Amino acid sequence: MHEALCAVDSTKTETKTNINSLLQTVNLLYSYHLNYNFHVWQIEVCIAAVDGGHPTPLSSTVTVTLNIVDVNDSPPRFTQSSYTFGTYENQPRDTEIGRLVAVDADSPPHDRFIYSVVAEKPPIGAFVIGRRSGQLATARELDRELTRVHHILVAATDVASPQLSSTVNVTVFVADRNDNAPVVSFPRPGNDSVEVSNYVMTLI
Ligand SMILES: [Ca+2]
Ligand SMILES: [Ca+2]
Ligand SMILES: [Ca+2]
Repeated sequence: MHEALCAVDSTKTETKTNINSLLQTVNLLYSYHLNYNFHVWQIEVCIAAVDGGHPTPLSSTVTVTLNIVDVNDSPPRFTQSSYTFGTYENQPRDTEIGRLVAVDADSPPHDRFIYSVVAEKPPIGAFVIGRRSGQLATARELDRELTRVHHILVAATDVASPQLSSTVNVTVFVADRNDNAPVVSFPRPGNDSVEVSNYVMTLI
């Protein structure tokens, strides 16, 4: 009985094995090395069949080309671990705060994703983000005297299925405006005394 032999040359190292081992080798490559995102888009496997004839064995070869098709296995990832922005209070709604950027290692259409505001602290609906642009803007006027620092959780989520996502923390500091007139707290109508430095003088 003649045993069919074959040769595999995927890493420039020729390996002789039988057909069952070949299948195992291909499965091994598939399991551990075929990652589209690492730009391994195609591999070629050279297969040789050699008979056991004497005195000269006869053989033939064939090249099998494996094309690697991308799947959505990479979530969009933000380019920064966190974002910090600043803005003034009393700005009209839709005032731009800053821009968040995420990237997706998959190929089209698996690299498409959208941005969204997941949570705010305090939860007053003060911010919106462009679904495609990542532009963060105010959804209402901010009041520094009520909240000086806002904490926002923003997500970037795949459009394709499965919807992989990642999140990032955003901090927004609200700068002061001179929007509070001084109030005379003492004396007031009805009071009969005035505080001067550390002394209290009684009016007659
Ligand atoms: Ca993706
Ligand atoms: Ca992929
Ligand atoms: Ca204010």
